[in-house]
Amino acid sequence: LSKISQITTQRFDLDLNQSIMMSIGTMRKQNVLLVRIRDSDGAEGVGEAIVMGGPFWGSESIEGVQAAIEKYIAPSLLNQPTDTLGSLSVLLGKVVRGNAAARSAVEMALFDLVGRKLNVPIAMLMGGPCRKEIPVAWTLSTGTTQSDIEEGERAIAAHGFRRFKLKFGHDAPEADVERCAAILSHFQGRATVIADVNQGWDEATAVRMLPRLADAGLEALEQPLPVDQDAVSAALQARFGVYFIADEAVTGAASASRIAATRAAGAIALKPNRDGGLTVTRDVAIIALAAGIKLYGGTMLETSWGTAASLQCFSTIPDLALGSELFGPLRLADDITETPLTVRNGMMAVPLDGPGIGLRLDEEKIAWLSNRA
Ligand code: MUC
Ligand code: MG
Repeated sequence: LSKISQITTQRFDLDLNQSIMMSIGTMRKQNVLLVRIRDSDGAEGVGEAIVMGGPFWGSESIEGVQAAIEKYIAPSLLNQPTDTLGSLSVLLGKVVRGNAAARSAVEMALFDLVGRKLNVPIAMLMGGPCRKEIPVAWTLSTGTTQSDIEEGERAIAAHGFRRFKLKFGHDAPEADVERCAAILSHFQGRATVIADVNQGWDEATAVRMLPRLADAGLEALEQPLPVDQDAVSAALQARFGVYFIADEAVTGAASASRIAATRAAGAIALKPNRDGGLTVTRDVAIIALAAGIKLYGGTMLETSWGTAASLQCFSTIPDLALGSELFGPLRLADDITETPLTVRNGMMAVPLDGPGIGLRLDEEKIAWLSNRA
């Protein structure tokens, strides 16, 4: 019987090759934390937590993630048996409340470790893959309508994207909606568009903007209102016929079942780093599907490592109606795997040929990045 024998962390930042302007601020770099877990057989698994440059998207900072793992999670996991993986995920949720990114990184490392020992990809530990590749959307955030259209054309030519995401709330609502309508009309028949407000609007703004967005053919609107506006969100969707994707409002299974009950969203974005791990994200997905809520494979712009973990999890979900936005590896200026993930014909392949996460880390690159930090 093997036991967890060592838990260590490494910290570094990665630049974005194109910043992302959001209602809550502009993301220019990614804070990354890797956690390595070894067991008494000498096996190792690695997990990743990320924070989008500071605690402004959510409440966790990367320093807090590191402290939660080193001071509270690691001591409680040391000497635990690795063959009861499911109970370790439960234990994590008891040792620290919230702290989703910290729990997610540790659980990812445990899944990677067990997958490597059994020589199966994480998807096989989660019920088995339903698909071997997943559609990926690309976020347009260049600053002007014309340059967004040019960027969209370049992105389609290079990677075959069939869905774009626009970030709203950096500009005035009217300007955002005009830009969105122009982009929708330009790419009509070739790409659909989702817009993400990151909680930036209130009810009155939504009432003014939704008719225009419905007319323009917007596919879905992500988190337009603050997270606690369930009743208003449900009423707006019914009135204007545009459905919302819940993102920040979801923090795990309980919030997903509340959203299902209140009809606060027609879709949910899946994010292990936001929910507390791969198991919780799969629970969220099953609750949503049972309630007739669509699913969107979300990102917090993980490296190829964290993105591969999401691919493993998302591949097991029976119906991923909106595909994903797992474009992190294409947007980060540097990456940490031997073979970075990429998008071809609008699709990213799930790395099902290797064990655990399915990729190999570029240890030289990680050492260089950690020393630079
Ligand atoms: C978010 O709120 O969805 C992920 C992709 C993107 O364009 O923004 C982020 C965060
Ligand atoms: Mg979002």
